[in-house]
Amino acid sequence: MQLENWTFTLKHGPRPVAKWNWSEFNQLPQSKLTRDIHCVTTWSKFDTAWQGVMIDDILAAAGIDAPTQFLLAHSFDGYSTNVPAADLIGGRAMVATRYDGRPITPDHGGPARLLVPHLYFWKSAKWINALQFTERDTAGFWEERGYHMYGDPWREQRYSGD
Ligand SMILES: Nc1nc2c(c(=O)[nH]1)N[C@H]1C(S)=C(S)[C@@H](COP(=O)(O)O)O[C@H]1N2
Ligand SMILES: [Mo]
Repeated sequence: MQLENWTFTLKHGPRPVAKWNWSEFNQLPQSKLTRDIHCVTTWSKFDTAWQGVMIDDILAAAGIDAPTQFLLAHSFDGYSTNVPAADLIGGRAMVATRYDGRPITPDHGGPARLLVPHLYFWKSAKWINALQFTERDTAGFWEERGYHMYGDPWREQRYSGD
């Protein structure tokens, strides 16, 4: 992914609300989060250190409050995943551009990935290019294939019946 081709769009339904290129996005307020992360299979990784732009700061830069209760994250590879708005705001999630003090490597979602550390890691969309507010909770890639709509690791919400 060439950084000059990178864009990130905030949308409400089909309508773009704000759009940033790489240099504009990197001028947004930077924050750090150090959190444990949880894969759906078995592993957890403790005290992972991330840097990026909090979703709160993305909404503030766009001049909006969450217009609906649900979002879909979309990625350059066609991946998508749904997350409630309440789980992305209030200092709980970011679009991360750095991991462990360095730019996120391409295999881990660089240049930028969603980070929602309190949900299973499939919710943390790699290679993110849009966040879209939706009127209804809408299944993404894995949720359409039987993964849980919410994905709370503490309640082991892996599959749709959990
Ligand atoms: N764009 C995109 N994001 C994605 C995925 C994917 O296939 N495409 N896989 C998800 C899954 S299932 C997991 S477990 C994590 C893996 O992140 P990692 O490669 O940094 O460990 O990314 C998530 N984000
Ligand atoms: Mo996964």
